Amino acid sequence: MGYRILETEDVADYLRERGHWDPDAADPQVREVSDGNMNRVFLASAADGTHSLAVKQALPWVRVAGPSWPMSPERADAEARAYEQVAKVAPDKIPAIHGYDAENYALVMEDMSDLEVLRTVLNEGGRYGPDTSRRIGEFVAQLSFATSDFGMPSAARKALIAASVSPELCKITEDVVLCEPYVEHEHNHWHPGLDHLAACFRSDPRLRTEVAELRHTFMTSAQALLHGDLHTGSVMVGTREGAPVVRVFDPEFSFVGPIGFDLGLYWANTLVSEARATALGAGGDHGDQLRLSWDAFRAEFRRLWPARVDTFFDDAFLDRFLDRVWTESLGYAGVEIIRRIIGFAHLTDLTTLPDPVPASRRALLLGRELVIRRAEFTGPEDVRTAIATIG
Ligand code: SR1
Ligand code: MG
Repeated sequence: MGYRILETEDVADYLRERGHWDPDAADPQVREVSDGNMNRVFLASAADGTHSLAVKQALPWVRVAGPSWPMSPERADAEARAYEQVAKVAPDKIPAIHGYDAENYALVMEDMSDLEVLRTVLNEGGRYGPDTSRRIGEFVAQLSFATSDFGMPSAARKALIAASVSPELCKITEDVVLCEPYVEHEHNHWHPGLDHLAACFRSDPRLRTEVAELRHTFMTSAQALLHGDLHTGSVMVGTREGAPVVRVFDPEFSFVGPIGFDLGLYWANTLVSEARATALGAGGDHGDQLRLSWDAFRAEFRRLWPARVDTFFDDAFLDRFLDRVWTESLGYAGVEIIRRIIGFAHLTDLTTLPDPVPASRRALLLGRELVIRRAEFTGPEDVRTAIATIG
């Protein structure tokens, strides 16, 4: 039948055709809840509240831009592949996937509308709590160890790398995160109060060279399968039966790349959430999250290490490897902060502040420090010192 773009009124029949909805049951109530930049999401719920499903479909363009920015819907294949890999090692940290329809680039998955997007919780003054960043750190360790040369035999790894190539989505990141904020580009925009700093960032040769290095690492360092877009809008949190729940979703930018990219994106978003809280004079636990996620990542990676498939990699190499991940994560945190303020796809954490300029300015300066001085930072306390120094 071929690829068809689903509208709200098509979803009930679609779910029946695909065997996800009892043919004898009443039609589900369907509503569109699309929120991210890229795709459409529908929720289909039984009228009696007994069950519900989410349907996520990739459009042949970037949803927020429309047909003027075409984008292959094959990104949904990458997302389905990533969920498949994560399901093997961290099934408790992703939504349940009920099926993938490659012809229509559509995933049918668990309805998580009882949970909340982490960014929304934070923007509304909520806390991370003790579990969120720990689980994110574990998530990155579990996925990256299993899909690295430590977790997979060499030939299987090469097959994974080949199957996970995702040129269009990588190109978005190479452009919007790892290039455009440092040159003139129509995607870039910023608050007029940041004109001077934005101009400085475009004419800073030291910053540019460091970003070029991070860009090249992103393009060439096939360490492990990544989520690829692990910001606080890609995490749902809440409680179920009294227990905390953390779910990572939206891995459509997944590819085999540098592990620090996933950690760095998460760190950037925690640091920006902290900038918001500070600007509002609100308390919170934002400032602990980089350390909590890094400690959890490192502990989990070390816990898995004895099971590595290639013991030529010795313990001293592990220390060196983790140091490299640390340093690169800081750099990626820096570029993510910068692009979210003077590049494309800004963050509501800052844009919804009564005056976004002072917090954005401090965040930009922190981003620059993380990029330029990443090799000098020996641990999370150095990040705290940098934040305190910027003031
Ligand atoms: C055109 S896509 C812009 C951004 O949205 C996604 O969530 C990624 O973060 C991407 O960089
Ligand atoms: Mg997304």
